[in-house]
Amino acid sequence: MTNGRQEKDNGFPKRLALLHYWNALLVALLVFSGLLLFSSSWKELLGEAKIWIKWLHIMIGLVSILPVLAYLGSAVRHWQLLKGKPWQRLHIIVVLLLVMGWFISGVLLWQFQAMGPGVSNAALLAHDVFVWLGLPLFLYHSLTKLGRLKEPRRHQSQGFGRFYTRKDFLRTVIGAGLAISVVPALIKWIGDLGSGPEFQAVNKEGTNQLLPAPQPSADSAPPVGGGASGSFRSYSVTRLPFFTNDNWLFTINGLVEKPITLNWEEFVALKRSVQVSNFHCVTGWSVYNNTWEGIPLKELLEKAEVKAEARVVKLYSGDSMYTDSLTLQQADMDDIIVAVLHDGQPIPKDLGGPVRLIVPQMYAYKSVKWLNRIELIEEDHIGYWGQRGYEQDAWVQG
Ligand SMILES: Nc1nc2c(c(=O)[nH]1)N[C@H]1C(S)=C(S)[C@@H](COP(=O)(O)O)O[C@H]1N2
Ligand SMILES: [Mo]
Repeated sequence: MTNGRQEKDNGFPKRLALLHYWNALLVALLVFSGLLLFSSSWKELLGEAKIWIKWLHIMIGLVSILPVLAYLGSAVRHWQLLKGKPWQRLHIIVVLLLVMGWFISGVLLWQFQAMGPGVSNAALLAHDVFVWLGLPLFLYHSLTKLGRLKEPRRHQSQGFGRFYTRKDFLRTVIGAGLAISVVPALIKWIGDLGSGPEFQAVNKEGTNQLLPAPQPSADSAPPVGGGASGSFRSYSVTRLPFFTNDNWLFTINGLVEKPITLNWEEFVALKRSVQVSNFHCVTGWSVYNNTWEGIPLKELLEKAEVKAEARVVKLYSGDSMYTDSLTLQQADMDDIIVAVLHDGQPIPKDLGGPVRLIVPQMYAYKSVKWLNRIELIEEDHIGYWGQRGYEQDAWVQG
């Protein structure tokens, strides 16, 4: 009996150390994959791979609850051991709350889209707040531990720790963190070396330098418009394209009686209208009360005289990569707009300027940025995100 009891006592700290190890490893992987998903510069570099990283992030997130559940079985005993160590007790509570918060908000984001943007907005906000609370703590904990740890005594360690010590682990964490923050800037810098000063000058501007600048109508300002709330997260699956009067053209062709090609001067001269709407990304963020000024898609299609056999409106981005489509019936909705101004300002380059589509009643992946071509076709076309598993009909629920 006594023997068994002793063995159990030795086993307990080991069990805790193992749980701590798994928790640290999983949190580190979640932090890194999460940062990759969050950062706009990585989005441009990752393109396609973003889908896989997101999958990985979700799967690791699901697994990350296991060490927590396993710990809960030992929590009472551990709690008693920590008598007189209030800081360690607080640390345990904070880590448990963070992991639970991440987990629950993550599951809501992943599985509860059908409950509409309200729920997703709240879940994403919670997910972000937990990150901005948890990340500094995670870094602080890693750094102070790294400073205090004795040099590894490899011959005394067992198992994995023999060749990969805690210190090695912490070094990997810090190294990977640095790499994640520095690599995109480095790649961009190398990319820019290959291009002339002209490109760099244009590319650094926040807006495209197309002239004449579009003049906002009165309705783009208050009381009708001009009051968006929330902030856009800039998404692109390529490096940001840039346009000047020389390389920008807008085309409508395919199954139409009167194909249209307009240069910038002709395009800004078209009659515009104003429309106020909410903008929802399927990943959980929204921007409310946007004032878009531009040409209703419907009017452009009428001008081009769509042929009877056309069924689908294919939308092309000037980034030469991104496309999406609407059925002709969907494209007939009055609020779809080929937008030039947002809240009375030219649409910034990173938000799809000079011209982007806005489809208010659908998730924003239908709202093609840098729109410069509309083709009328007979067969279906599955767009960039549709090919990667998102709904072809992207109606916003709720
Ligand atoms: N060309 C292009 N258009 C695009 C995207 C893109 O990556 N490239 N992302 C879509 C998605 S998923 C969203 S949520 C919105 C984001 O718009 P924003 O970058 O202006 O915030 O643009 C949509 N249109
Ligand atoms: Mo999106």
